Amino acid sequence: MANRPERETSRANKPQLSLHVPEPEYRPGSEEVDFSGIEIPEAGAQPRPDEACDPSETVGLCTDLIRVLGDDNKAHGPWDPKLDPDTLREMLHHFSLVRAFDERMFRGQRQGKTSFYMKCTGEEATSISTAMALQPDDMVFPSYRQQGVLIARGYPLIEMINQIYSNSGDKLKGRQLPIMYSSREHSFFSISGNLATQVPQAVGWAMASAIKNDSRIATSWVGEGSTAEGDFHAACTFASVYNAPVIINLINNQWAISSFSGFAGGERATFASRAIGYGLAGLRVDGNDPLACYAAERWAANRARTNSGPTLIEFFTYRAEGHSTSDDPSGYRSANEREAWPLGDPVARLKNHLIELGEWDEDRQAEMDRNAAEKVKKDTKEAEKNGILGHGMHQPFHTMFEDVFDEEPWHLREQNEESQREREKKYPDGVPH
Ligand SMILES: Cc1ncc(C[n+]2csc(CCOP(=O)(O)OP(=O)(O)O)c2C)c(N)n1
Ligand SMILES: [Mg+2]
Repeated sequence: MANRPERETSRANKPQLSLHVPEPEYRPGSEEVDFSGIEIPEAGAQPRPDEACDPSETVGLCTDLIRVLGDDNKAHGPWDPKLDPDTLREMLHHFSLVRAFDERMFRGQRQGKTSFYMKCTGEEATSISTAMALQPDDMVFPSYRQQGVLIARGYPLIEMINQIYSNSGDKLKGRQLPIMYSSREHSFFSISGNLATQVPQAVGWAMASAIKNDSRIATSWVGEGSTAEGDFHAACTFASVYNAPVIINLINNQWAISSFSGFAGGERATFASRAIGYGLAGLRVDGNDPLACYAAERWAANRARTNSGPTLIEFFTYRAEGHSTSDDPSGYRSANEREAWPLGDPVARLKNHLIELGEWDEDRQAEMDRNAAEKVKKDTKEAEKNGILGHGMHQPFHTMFEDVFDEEPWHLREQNEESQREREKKYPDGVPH
């Protein structure tokens, strides 16, 4: 009793508490967008520790920004991956293809051929350049904006379009939201709409790979907004505790639909610095610098592959377009942000680098872009032969209940039979399919 503090009777003299609600700097109508507060270090100025280093040696890199391509379009410093011109042109070709693909699929949605599409404009390097730094059979657990990974892995565009149209050629039989691809052959795990679930899955897969003494590593991609989910933090803990051979790619494109990065904790600390508390190696990378993206991913892959530890990489970038075809960003952010973004456009930066090397020119670029658009157009037409959204039911109805379990359990069989009975009632003149 004696130690109990006296009960307060009045709070009148106490400071009033207040809640901080983050607010983005610019909203629609902001004419002057000024990103000069973002610190952009010199390309080539960041140290490159040994891939097998202790995570503590990467602490400085969690607040720095790894950059290779300078304003002079040349590659600089210890992170220069020294890729040969053919590899750089291959990367540029994937960039060109993904941009043409995004354009056409976006238009397809507007024409009613599919219900949904998501572009990755401005973020191409975070999926294409990183995928190129991995082995083709490393397992990837992507989010929904990594179509570049599939394109870099040579997945047929026509299969992607079939899935987007949910048509009779769709290998996923219309069961997934458009763009939520899956390909076992391309070591590409099924995309889930439940944000961040892919991160613990990647860590778990990596742990299993280690348990089996396999040599394949796992990688995951997660948006900065999604890191506010508990799954992300559980995944970091498991990755660190078991030294899982995994890379967590955190794509900080500043926006999570209409919420800015401040709502996921971006105001107080960089996203890469989450790594420090978990004992993970952490890197913060210019996500619009294709060479830096490649180099960082390769560093982390080599580290994982040699049991040296997992890595969290923040790719600092900007979502140049709307969140999806269901979104209109002019309702919540300034239209001038895209132009003002200080890290430029990844496609233009790679193109200019190749030109600077004397290995490319504008005419060849125009031809590459034309060919990419032609290829996408041709494959779209081909896929359309398998049907588009709303033009009939492209998959037999009963398939809805199949393939989840090896053997259909009794309760699904019951539901399947009931659904057939309902349909017979609804369509007395003959059930479609
Ligand atoms: C668990 C969960 N919460 C919310 C949503 C709705 N949602 C879909 S995308 C999205 C924004 C995610 O933003 P971010 O992680 O930054 O990825 P980005 O879209 O920028 O690539 C939200 C809130 C969801 N799909 N799943
Ligand atoms: Mg985001």
